[in-house]
Amino acid sequence: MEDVLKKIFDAVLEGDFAGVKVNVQTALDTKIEPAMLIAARAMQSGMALLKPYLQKSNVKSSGKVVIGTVKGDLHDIGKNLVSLMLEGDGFEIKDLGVDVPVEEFVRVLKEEKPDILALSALLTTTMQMMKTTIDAVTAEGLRDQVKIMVGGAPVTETYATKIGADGFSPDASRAVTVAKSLINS
Ligand code: B1M
Repeated sequence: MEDVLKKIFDAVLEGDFAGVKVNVQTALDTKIEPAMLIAARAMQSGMALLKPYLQKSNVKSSGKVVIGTVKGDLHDIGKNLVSLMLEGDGFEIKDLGVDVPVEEFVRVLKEEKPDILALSALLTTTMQMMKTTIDAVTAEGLRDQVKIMVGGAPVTETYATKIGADGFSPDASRAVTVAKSLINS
């Protein structure tokens, strides 16, 4: 058990997302979920400390991003990593948190006028809420004013295209590349 926790620790330090996922899954498979949940909370406090170091100072904003985990979904570790990486690259982030209703996304889009709306979902049952959100943005006449990117463990490039998203990233680091390309498109 200690071996897998050490591998998770090393992968986090190295920013190795794939390594973290593989080893966390191994840890879960070996029934150490309680330890994982403590680790998840520890990760959150670590991210708060990392934030000021990753943020660039005195740099022109790369663009404004409204981000949130869709309605019905409480997972936010991946979404927070995406926020952190985008912020580190100079994006201005408005994070709406988890379990965000479609109406709230629409309200904030009207208020904040971001360049990008970023949606995260971790459950196969809630990923459909991404389509519901995109449809609502379209129905409100806002679709041509904002680029929409999606991500989260069950989300694929094919699914992203199918629901009408402009961009997809499988991880936080590539989310920055995708966001930059959406801004420049
Ligand atoms: Co939940 N959970 N969970 N969970 N949980 C999963 C996702 C699950 C795969 C576990 C399993 O069964 N093996 C499973 C989903 C199955 C499915 O739908 N196919 C599951 C389930 C079933 C549930 C509950 C229903 C359990 C229950 O109550 N019966 C419940 C649902 C609650 C709800 O949301 N309504 C639930 C609850 C929870 C906790 C609250 C206990 C906790 C969340 C704590 C938190 O987030 N604050 C939790 C956790 C921790 C997990 C696992 C163990 C870890 C998720 C995680 O944080 N991964 C997960 C199992 C697993 O993944 N091994 C599991 C690390 C994170 C860095 O990765 O979130 O994938 P990830 O983010 C990545 C990429 O996906 C991507 O970048 C990130 C960094 O690389 N990414 C984006 C994410 N968002 C992006 C957005 C982008 C771009 C990239 O652009 C906008």
